[in-house]
Amino acid sequence: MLNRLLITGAAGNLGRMSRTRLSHLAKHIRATDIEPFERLSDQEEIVTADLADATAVTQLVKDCDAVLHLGGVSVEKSYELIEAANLRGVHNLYEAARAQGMPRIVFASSNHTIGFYPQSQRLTVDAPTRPDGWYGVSKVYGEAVAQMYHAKFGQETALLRIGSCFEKPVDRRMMATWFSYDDYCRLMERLFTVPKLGCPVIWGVSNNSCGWWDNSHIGWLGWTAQDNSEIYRAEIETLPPRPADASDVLWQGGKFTADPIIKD
Ligand code: NAI
Ligand code: 15L
Repeated sequence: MLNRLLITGAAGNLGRMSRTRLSHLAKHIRATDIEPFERLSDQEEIVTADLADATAVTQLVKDCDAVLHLGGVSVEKSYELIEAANLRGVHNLYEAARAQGMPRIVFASSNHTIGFYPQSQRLTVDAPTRPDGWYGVSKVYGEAVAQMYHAKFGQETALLRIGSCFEKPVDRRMMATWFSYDDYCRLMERLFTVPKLGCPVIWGVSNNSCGWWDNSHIGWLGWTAQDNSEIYRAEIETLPPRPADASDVLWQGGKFTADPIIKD
């Protein structure tokens, strides 16, 4: 069992779900977000902090033996917002970890690192990245930082390229990208307990019959996705058909590929 697990992005969608469903992984949970939020139990310590603040991030990582890094901008936004949370935030996290015993990190990367691959293509993790916006670029950067810290210092990180981690798929694209909460939680249990992790790229996706991503390289991890989006097929087929040239029909990154460069 871990002693203290830091969960960033704790007020967000996956942060809240992880705090509810993965509390058994550690004796203490330090939960942090830039937004204020409620404590779930006595096990939790709540810290409001900006990932762009290096001093604050050093304090967050102090005495933690693992980090679930979910915090940051999670959709396409202006470069300035993404730079602060996802570029400086990742830099701050890895420097704080290096100074403090290199706790194992699970980095919530994204399918938007490869969003500009056509849906007709099947990908292994060796495929070169093709980000579909500044958000996707920031996740490519996060993966590269983690790989550099692993090569230079031995820092372990799981680079989890999450597809669509929601209660259930809500459109046709998500039939391929859906990552069930149960598969996510079973994977986290392995990532934080497997004796040696290294720095693997892992597709965060369920065992969807129409999926695009090949996880056959992680047999050593002792995890295989069990859920399949097909159980929602009938529900999804009631949705109106999409035009053949729509971004969410053509590209793995779906509508993110059509996002403009946002200025604000
Ligand atoms: P979310 O947007 O609900 O949660 C992200 C949290 O990070 C928010 O609570 C936000 O307040 C916090 N945050 C933003 N900027 C911050 C900053 N500067 N300092 C501290 N906290 C900050 O996103 P969600 O869905 O929970 O995703 C969690 C992580 O997983 C994100 O990194 C996202 O990019 C990644 N991801 C999620 C997917 C999904 O299907 N939910 C798919 C692919 C990746
Ligand atoms: C992501 O990276 C986003 O964080 C999430 O909100 C979804 O949009 C997901 O990708 C997706 O591609 O469905």
